[in-house]
Amino acid sequence: MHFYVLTLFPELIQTVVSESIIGRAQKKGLLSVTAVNIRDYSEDERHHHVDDYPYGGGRGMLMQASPVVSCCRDVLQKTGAGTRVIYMSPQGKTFDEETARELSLEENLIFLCGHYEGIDERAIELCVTDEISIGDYVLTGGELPALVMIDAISRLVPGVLREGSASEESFSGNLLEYPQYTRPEEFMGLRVPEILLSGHHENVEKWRRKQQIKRTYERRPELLSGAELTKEEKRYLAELRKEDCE
Ligand code: 4GX
Repeated sequence: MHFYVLTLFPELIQTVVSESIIGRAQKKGLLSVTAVNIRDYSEDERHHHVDDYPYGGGRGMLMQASPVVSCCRDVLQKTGAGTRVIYMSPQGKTFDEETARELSLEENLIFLCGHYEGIDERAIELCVTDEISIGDYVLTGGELPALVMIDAISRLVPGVLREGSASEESFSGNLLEYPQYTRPEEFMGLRVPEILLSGHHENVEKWRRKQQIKRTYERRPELLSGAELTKEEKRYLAELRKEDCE
């Protein structure tokens, strides 16, 4: 998997992706993250400006179409004309685990990060295939959203995580995770649940599933409609709902 991030702040991208799991995956050759500096495609030989005032007036500056489109076309020449180009924007479709799974099947992905007050609409029209938001709040630039997406997609690439880790977690089965404990058995008067010390594997698994269902019911009930529950688990959920009504 090859990620390309078109940005005015390439160092910001490089420092984040060189660490931890993404850094290790790059060393293993499982993926690559390349930050491409849009400023290198400026038409302004003197000052390398890439922004200008908006037509019609208004606050702030806009990124000009020309350097953005040149930068994007340069990368598309390497990756192929069919490569998806993702523009990070609060106006986009909200990113979720399903979108991460779909995008993890691509060979190459290009992320376009806007700064200032945004990008000349013609660059978006000419280059962008997908407009995506990471949530309903306003950030100062698209770099952090692009990094969030790269992180979520990378962990789904085979070999990046330990076998099985990606499929067992929150959202994969539409259930939140169960609580976890490590040593000591008692901390500040709080004990590890007795069942986890019992060594009875089957009972531990049952307890964990119940905890997942309880947590999801309490914190994210809207997820439950997408969860696959056994007859016994459905009975447990019905019990939780009944207790709430009492
Ligand atoms: N999920 N932003 C893009 C630049 C910008 C300014 C104005 C268009 C118009 C965001 C988000 C996000 C802030 C990224 C504005 N673009 N991106 N940036 N939430 O807030 O993805």
